[in-house]
Amino acid sequence: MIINKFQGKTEEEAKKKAKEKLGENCVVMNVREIKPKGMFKGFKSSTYEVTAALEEKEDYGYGSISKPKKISDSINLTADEDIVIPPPEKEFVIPKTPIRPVTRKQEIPQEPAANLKKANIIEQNEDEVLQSIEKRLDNLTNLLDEKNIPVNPLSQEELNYIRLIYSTLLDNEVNEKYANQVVEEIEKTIRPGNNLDMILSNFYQKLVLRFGRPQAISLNEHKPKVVFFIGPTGVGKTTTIAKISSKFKLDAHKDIALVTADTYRIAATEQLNVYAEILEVPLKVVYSSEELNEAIAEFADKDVIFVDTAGFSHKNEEQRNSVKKLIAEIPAEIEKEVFLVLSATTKYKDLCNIADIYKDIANYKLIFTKLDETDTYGNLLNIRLYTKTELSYITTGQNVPNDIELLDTQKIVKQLLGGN
Ligand SMILES: Nc1nc2c(ncn2[C@@H]2O[C@H](COP(=O)(O)OP(=O)(O)OP(=O)(O)O)[C@@H](O)[C@H]2O)c(=O)[nH]1
Ligand SMILES: [Mg+2]
Repeated sequence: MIINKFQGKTEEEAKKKAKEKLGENCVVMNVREIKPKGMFKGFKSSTYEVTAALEEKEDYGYGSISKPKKISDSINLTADEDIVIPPPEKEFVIPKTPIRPVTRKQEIPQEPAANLKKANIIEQNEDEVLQSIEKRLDNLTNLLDEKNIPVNPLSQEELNYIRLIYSTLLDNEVNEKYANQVVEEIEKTIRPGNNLDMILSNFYQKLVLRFGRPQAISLNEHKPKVVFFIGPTGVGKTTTIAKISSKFKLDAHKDIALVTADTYRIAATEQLNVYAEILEVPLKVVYSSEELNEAIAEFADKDVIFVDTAGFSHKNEEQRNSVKKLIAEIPAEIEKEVFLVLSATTKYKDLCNIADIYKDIANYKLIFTKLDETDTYGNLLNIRLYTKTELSYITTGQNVPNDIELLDTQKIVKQLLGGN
């Protein structure tokens, strides 16, 4: 979906610009008269702003090789600035089902201002923030239900706009269940006549809240911290360890050691050994949880020990148990952290199965690899919501050490909404 704004001296001029830019098939979502302001406003006339949208697939003609211009500019609105959860509005619409006109309208007394700045929200537990917003909305819904007061329906433009955003989320493979949940919430918070930017901004806020705050590996004075990387075969565990090790050693000047418990393939140890040599960090190969504990004792003065594990198919119970044992049996006083490494190219259903199987092994945070191999990032949100676990790093290519970063929530949400 492409959404853009066009201005003109008349409504027709603005619409003409929209059609020139987006083509005849574009849909005019909103027309706004911009009244002149300032001392000389009496001498100036109004201008008009048209918000027009185009379903992206309509733009791919035969033989077209370049992608159409995307929505990122239009997403660059209030949501791009500090994230503010608006206080309940005086007029409040409570629709019964998603994406359907609503039928009632109510005056709600304004609650105390709840303008939460982005920083505050992010520092709080995201679930708590979400819960408190949902609770407040529930209260308002109940109030309306009790009073049984009529509400105006949303305009067709508003409903179309919500539909467009909804279908963009689905195009980006956000699971229908989660997309519906967001839409239901949006419908509770918008009211007829809401600026379309406000609707988009609402989607943006709700998605950012759902992603939560990505968690980096944090080191403290307890040495050594042991960090395990687990996950299916070939997702990029070893490569990700190499990238993270390099950042910790060369950028953060931490004292690190590597351990590999992946002894199922000869090449696996060799692969990590190459990285260990380049980084000049010690590497131990371990065959059992006892040997892992010996290695941890040997590396007791290190800041962090990264442990590579063997990828296995879901069905291989023996390998699964051996990884579980490795993690479970390290000494209780040693601080540990586990990352489940998943490829962004894996299907949602398979990711859910994998997430379930590894949940049985340990509590983990999520790393997504191979974002460079897909254009749709909905699964990051899906699995975050499915597992209720935190996201952390993403990797975007084979280059060690550069192709890794902490997930940038705002960037990914923009992409889910159709931005670049
Ligand atoms: N395109 C792309 N390739 C990646 C990325 N991360 C890793 N790879 C590639 O994926 C392949 C497998 O990476 P490994 O690090 O060996 O994967 P693994 O999970 O350790 O695999 P096993 O040890 O066999 O379970 C290699 O060719 C990597 O270069 C990434 O972010 N993007
Ligand atoms: Mg490996």
